[in-house]
Amino acid sequence: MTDQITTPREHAHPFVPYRPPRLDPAAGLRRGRELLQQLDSRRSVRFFAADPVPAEMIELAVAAANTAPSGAHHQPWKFVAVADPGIKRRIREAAEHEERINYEGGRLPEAWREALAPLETTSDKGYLEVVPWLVVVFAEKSTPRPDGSLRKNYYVNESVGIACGLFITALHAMGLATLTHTPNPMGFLTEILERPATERPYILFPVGYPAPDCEVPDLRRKPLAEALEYFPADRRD
Ligand code: IYR
Repeated sequence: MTDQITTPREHAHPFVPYRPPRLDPAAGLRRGRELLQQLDSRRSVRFFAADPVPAEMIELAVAAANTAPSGAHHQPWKFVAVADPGIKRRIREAAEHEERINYEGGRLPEAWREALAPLETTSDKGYLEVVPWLVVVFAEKSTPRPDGSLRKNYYVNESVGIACGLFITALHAMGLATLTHTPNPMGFLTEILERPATERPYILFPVGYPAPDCEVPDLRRKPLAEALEYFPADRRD
């Protein structure tokens, strides 16, 4: 038998036909408007119910996230789901420790503190223990191959950010709420969740149902005219 020289399997993506159903524009617009209405009703939540959430919902949301486009299709994300109360407590304590240094120890720059003031956030992260699930997303700078060597990943932030957007969207579609929580710094998550050095904590999502008396700040989204510009400005078709 001769040694076979092959392209590594990870690079072998044969091309197959892609023929999604073609919607006429009126049907497309109808669906787009419905989706927007759903998305626009989503809010980030800091007050959660303790009601259980089936693991299958977490799995569906991560499966949705896992459809994200990614640099070179390396899919550089790992979602770590935690239901264990002891681990949730350790995460809460570590997050609050860091945030106390931010809020009370003066680590947050003045301008940042001012930007947060209307949201009334504090170093109290009680929701990290109330929720049935914490889902911690890690970004993989590189990914170990089965033989132990490391494959470098590309556009890691973009890829993982898009995956997180899909994750949030899927949670919302199932009637669940979350908060895009980035305790700062987040190194404690690597330690507590025993992640390898190739991964970096990215976002911590508490996941659950909103508390019955949940309130959110009465925020407005910026008008489309501020989010979208045509160029040249008078050229819309
Ligand atoms: N990470 C801190 C501060 C914080 C930052 C942003 I940007 C927010 O939208 C909210 C809070 C904390 O979690 O308290």
